[in-house]
Amino acid sequence: MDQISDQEEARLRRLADGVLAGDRTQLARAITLVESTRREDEALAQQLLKAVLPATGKSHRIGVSGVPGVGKSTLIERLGGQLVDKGHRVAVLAVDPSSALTGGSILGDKSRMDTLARREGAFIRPSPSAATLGGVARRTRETLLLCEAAGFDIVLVETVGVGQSETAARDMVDTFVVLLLPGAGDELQGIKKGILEVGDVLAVNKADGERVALARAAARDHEAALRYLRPRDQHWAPTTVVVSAETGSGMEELWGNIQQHRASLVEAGVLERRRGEQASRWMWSIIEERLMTGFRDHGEVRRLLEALEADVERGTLPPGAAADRLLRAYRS
Ligand SMILES: Nc1nc2c(ncn2[C@@H]2O[C@H](COP(=O)(O)OP(=O)(O)O)[C@@H](O)[C@H]2O)c(=O)[nH]1
Ligand SMILES: [Mg+2]
Repeated sequence: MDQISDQEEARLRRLADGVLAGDRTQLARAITLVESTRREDEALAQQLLKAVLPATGKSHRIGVSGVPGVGKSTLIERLGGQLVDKGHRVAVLAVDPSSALTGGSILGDKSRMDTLARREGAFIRPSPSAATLGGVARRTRETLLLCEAAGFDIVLVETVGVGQSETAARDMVDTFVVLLLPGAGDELQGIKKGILEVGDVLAVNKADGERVALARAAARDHEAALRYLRPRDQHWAPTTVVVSAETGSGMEELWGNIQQHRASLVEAGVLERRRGEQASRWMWSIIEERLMTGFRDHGEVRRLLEALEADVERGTLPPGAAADRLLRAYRS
C-alpha cells in the first residue's frame, strides 16, 4: 500500500466518516476523489474504498437502459420520487449527456432530474460523459459503492448505449431494466434480440395519449420474442410491462417486477455469487485499464508508437511485429 502523509490521513478519515454518516457534502467530495485521474488521488481513493467496504453491498442495484430519448431520466425521476415517498433513500448515477461535445440538450433530455434532486432522501450524481465505458462512466462502480456506504438502499444507474454494448453497466447491477419505445420493435429488429437478451425487466415507455394501444402491441411483440430466446437465468424469465414515465401509469407494476427479480436472485442463492463474480471482473478491468495507461504513458513506447502504427497502417509492418517491438520497449 502506498504511503500517505498525516494530512492525507486526516482527509481520508474525514471523507470516510462523512460518507458512513450519510453526509452528502462529504459523499460528493468522496466521489470527486474517486473520479480523479490524478495518480496521487488514486491511491487515496483506493484507501477510502477499502475503509468503507464493510458498509457496502446493502442496496438494490438497478440499471436503466435504452436508446437516447426513450425516457430513462424521466422514468428514474418518477420512480425515484415514488421510492423516496415510500421511505427509501435513492441514489441516482447518470452519465450527463449535456457535458458531451454538443454542449446542448439532446432530445429534450431530462438528465438533471430537478424534482428528485430537491428531495431529502435522494442523491443525484451526473458524471461527465467524456470517458464512458460499456454504458457507464469510468468510476460508476466505485461511486455506487460509496452511495451504498452512505446508506442509500436503492441505487439507480442510468446508462448510455444500447443492448450488448452496455456490458460494464450490466455488470454492476442486480437488476437490469431495459426501456423500449412503442412500435419501435420492428424498425429495430437488428438490435432487438440483443436488447431482449440483456434485460431482466422490459418496459415499453410512453404508453400515454395515442400511443397506449401501440405500446401494448409492442409489449406483446416483445413477450412473444422472449419466448423464443433461451433464458439467460434458470431462476428468472424476463418480464414485460407497459408504462408512462410522464403520467406514472404502470409504475407500480414496474417496481413490483423489479423487486420480484431481486427476490428471485436471493431465493436462488445467486445474488452474492453474482456480485462476487462482478467484483472480480471489475478487478480485471481495472488491471487492464492501469496496464494500458502505463503502456501508453511509457516514454519509449510513446517515442516509437506513431511511426510503428503508421507502418502497420501502410501494410509495411505486420501488426504482431509492431506489437512485439512496443512491448519489448515497455518491458525494458
Ligand atoms: N409522452 C411521453 N414522453 C416522455 C415519456 N418519458 C419521457 N418522455 C419525453 O421524452 C424525452 C426524452 O426523455 P429523457 O428522459 O431525457 O430520455 P433519456 O434520453 O432516455 O434519458 C423528453 O422530452 C421527455 O419528456 C413518457 O412516458 N411519455
Ligand atoms: Mg437521460
